[in-house]
Amino acid sequence: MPLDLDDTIVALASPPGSALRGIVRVSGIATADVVAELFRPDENSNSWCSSKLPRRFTGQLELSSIIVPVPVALMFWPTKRSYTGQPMAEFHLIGSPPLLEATIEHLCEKGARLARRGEFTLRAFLSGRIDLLQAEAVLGVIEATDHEELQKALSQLGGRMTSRLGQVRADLIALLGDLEAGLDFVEEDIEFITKSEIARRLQEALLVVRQLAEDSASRLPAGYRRRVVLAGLPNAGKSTLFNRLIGQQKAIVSPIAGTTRDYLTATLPLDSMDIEIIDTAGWEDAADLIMERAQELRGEQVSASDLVVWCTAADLSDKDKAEDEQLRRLAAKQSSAMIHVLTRIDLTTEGPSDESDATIRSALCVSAETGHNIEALRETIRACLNSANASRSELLGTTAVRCRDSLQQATQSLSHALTATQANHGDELICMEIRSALHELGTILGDVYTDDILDHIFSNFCIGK
Ligand SMILES: Nc1nc2c(ncn2[C@@H]2O[C@H](COP(=O)(O)OP(=O)(O)O)[C@@H](O)[C@H]2O)c(=O)[nH]1
Ligand SMILES: [Mg+2]
Repeated sequence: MPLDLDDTIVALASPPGSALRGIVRVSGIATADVVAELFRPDENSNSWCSSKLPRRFTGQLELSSIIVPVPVALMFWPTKRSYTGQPMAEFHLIGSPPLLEATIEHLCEKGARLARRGEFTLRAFLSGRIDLLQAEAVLGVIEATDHEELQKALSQLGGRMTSRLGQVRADLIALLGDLEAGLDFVEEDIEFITKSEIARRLQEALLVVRQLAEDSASRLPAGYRRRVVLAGLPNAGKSTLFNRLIGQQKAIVSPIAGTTRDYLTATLPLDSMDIEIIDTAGWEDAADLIMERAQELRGEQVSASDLVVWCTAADLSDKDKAEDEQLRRLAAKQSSAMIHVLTRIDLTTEGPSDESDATIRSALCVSAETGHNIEALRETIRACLNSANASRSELLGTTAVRCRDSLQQATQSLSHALTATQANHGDELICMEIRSALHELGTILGDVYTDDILDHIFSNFCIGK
């Protein structure tokens, strides 16, 4: 990730494809010069170049590859008071892909270069306009898939987390100052600040940091793989679906009910997360000891799962429907979440048999044989796991993952400092722990960062943001 702020960068800032409007964004110290090469202002916009305030101007774009001048609105931020913290401009024009491409190409010919992923937001961060929590929130807002996730991202973008952590940090810096001042007079036995006062201030900071640490841990415990269990009557096609999802013939598939007698697990990569997928057996009457054990295992798998995918064969006989329904309800009670899937849909010509049943109507119809709706199933699983996870935490997922270790370290340092205070240890030790906590908080907010961290965050952005 380039950290050079001097280049003038350009990118399409509106979604790709044809639209009523398209936006081309430019940022960098030479913004005005580059823009001036193409922009022909209308008479009342003549003074755009000398403007000291952000404003909208109108005019035309002169592109050598396009004969007719193109009407355009120019948004111009002449100073550091822009999103990126440097001069910035946007051309708002008709959203025709070749026209937008030509505009970008011309701007590049006149001295700009194509922006990399997230480079506008990276500049906002590097110029101090936003901190890392807010930069992550920009991505969170763009990628939010539901209202709750959007609210969380907007709150993080608005600085709710920043101000909470910022306050803790300011308090700790002040406390450190008081303690260090006292260290200079240690010989004279002057106490600048009492131990109970230190303890009170440490406890206040610890409360906030510990809560955030727990929050980030509940969000996605380190290394934890969400467990998705495939369940349903024998012959529902669970093993076939399992094989199709993992793309391997791992489970034995057979028309003989009770073929899968144990359970099988495999890792399924879903977007950025790996989940554990489990094929269960024992959904029939226990005819022997092995089946009994399989049933026990099945119960354990379902209760320990994060999601059950209940498979009902679309061609299920009327006789078996009641049993399917009964077992499904039982499993729903034991599990934290359930998706209902109608399998073997290719075997029915007229679709789901019982359209009057609301649960069947809303079930996702799939065929592991033909691959029908398998992608949709993956997406449903992903969304289901995400929303179950999201509701537990106030942090954005990406932030929680990045900051988990730092929050835990900071919690640990602050509790060590508190213990040292209560045990009447020397102030040097307390100072050392506070410094270490401050370092961790600095990492979270982005005051302390490495290229790797920036790379990781900003490479997930799209170009133009
Ligand atoms: N036509 C068709 N047959 C399927 C499909 N899924 C499973 N089957 C067949 O249904 C039978 C039972 O499948 P299996 O995966 O062993 O079911 P399980 O007992 O639930 O694990 C096998 O003969 C499979 O070939 C499907 O989507 N379409
Ligand atoms: Mg099976």
